[in-house]
Amino acid sequence: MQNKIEYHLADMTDILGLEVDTLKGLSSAPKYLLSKYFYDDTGSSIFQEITKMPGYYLTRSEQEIFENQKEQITDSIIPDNPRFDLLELGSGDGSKTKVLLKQLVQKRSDFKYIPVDISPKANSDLESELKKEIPSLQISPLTGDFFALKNSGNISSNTRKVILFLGSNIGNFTEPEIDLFFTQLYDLCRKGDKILIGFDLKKSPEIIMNAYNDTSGLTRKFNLNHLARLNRELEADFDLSKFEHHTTYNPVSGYLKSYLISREAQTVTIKSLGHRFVFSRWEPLFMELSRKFDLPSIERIASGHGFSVEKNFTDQKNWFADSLWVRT
Ligand code: AVJ
Repeated sequence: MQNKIEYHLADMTDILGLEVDTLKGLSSAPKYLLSKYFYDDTGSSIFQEITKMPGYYLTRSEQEIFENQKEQITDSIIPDNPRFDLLELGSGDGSKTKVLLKQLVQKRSDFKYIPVDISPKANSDLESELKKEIPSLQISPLTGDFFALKNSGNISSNTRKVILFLGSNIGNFTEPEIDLFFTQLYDLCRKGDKILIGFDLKKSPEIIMNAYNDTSGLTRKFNLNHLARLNRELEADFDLSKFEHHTTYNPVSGYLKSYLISREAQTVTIKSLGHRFVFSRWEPLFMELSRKFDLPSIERIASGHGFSVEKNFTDQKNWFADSLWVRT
């Protein structure tokens, strides 16, 4: 019963957030939608398919780092004081993390794994799978927005913490969002606590473009599903055939940006918002930022927020970095 009530509340705050953010984004100039709303059940499964595409190198690169360097990585995250909480933000299906978890369990380190995800389904699936695969793992998942949970007393402030933020999810953040995120992480951590963050690195623009501009049309489908979600959940009437998918990459800023472009002048009605939105011909709707980084900018972000870079774990091609930071 308790669970049922919690899930219901989570659904309501979700819908409210989606409504408010959609109204705000579509009323702005230029128009935008927030990329966190890609991940309803359909969107999450399209993203899973994307990670298996030949051109989408990110997941494979990070997996390679974890598999080839699991000894070094776990050695450097296990604190001197052996008991610790391992928090993962946006754990999703946890497939990459599994490699590290197995290694940590094998080393008999005394830790509790706390995956934090906005999706209750992702969380319960992950919990039952891990209980089967790694029976001795102590796991207690948290559902919801990480920083709301922090204030709810679910996260102990006394235990040593290691925090994982993988998969280049950080690439979705604008500069002010990066500031806010690391300021909050700084407050959550104590001196000596560590965070491991996945950054997609700058590389040949061709390779980057291919990861998001795939000929299979999956990334296009992923973007259009956001509109389909608004049709389903907010009673909108987006005609998906009237939008085309376009991406740009700026090698100076490292900003890969995704848009849906309105092919014609059109009006979209969103019933649950009681609003109509006018698109002119070729008007862009900004969908997502997938920022690419370089090691100096990673250094700068760390030191600018009270952390120091202890080590960067990279793949053989130097396409991706899992950067280990210590709270100073
Ligand atoms: C899950 C945010 C890391 O930006 O590469 C994949 C999402 N968007 N293809 C990324 C995504 C289009 C992905 N992240």
